[in-house]
Amino acid sequence: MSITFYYTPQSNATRIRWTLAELGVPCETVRVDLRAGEQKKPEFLALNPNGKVPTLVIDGTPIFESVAIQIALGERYGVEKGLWPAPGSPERLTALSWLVWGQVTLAATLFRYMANTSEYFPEEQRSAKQAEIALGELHNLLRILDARLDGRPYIAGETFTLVDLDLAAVLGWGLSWAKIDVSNLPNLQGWLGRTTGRPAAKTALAES
Ligand SMILES: N[C@@H](CCC(=O)N[C@@H](CS)C(=O)NCC(=O)O)C(=O)O
Repeated sequence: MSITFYYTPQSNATRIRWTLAELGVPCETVRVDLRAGEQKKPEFLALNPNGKVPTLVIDGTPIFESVAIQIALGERYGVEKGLWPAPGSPERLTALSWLVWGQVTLAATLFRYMANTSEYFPEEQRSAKQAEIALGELHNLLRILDARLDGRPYIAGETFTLVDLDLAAVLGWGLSWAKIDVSNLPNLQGWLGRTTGRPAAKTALAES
């Protein structure tokens, strides 16, 4: 089994960096300089036609989109490590729901808020009304996650899984970036601390 991991620190690839560390999977790492445009070179586009990180090559086959990568790594290595629910179990269905929710619903809403407030986006494209709507939706999604964590230490049940990792990585930067206070959501706040406090998280999230 050989894995090559194309990544850039402080990007969507950070979640996969953290996953590989939790799983203890050896891999070759290739740092991609996004500012220099290395992701748009033909040899990289041959692996991921979107020209984005993270991208993995597993035994010669490229795989892109971080959620797809999480699922592939979870299935291959996570079950035996207790970090991904066994196939056919009810927990597997729960894990898939929340993993996809984290990106398709939560991170997408966060991005919409960012696109309407951040100076990284052209002013004429930003809308205060759209930002307000996105922020309202974000608060609602955070309440939904807090309710999920009521009486449960982790999202899929009693133990930490790659789902916790994936969502906590998004919220770790997202909440501070959007300046959202979650002290009124104690379940979420406690879970975020437990999850981002893991040794593998500290290394991956601090990497620059
Ligand atoms: N949906 C993709 C998003 C990947 C993505 O947006 N990656 C950014 C870094 S955070 C990137 O590589 N951007 C380079 C570019 O667009 O040129 C995933 O989850 O893997």
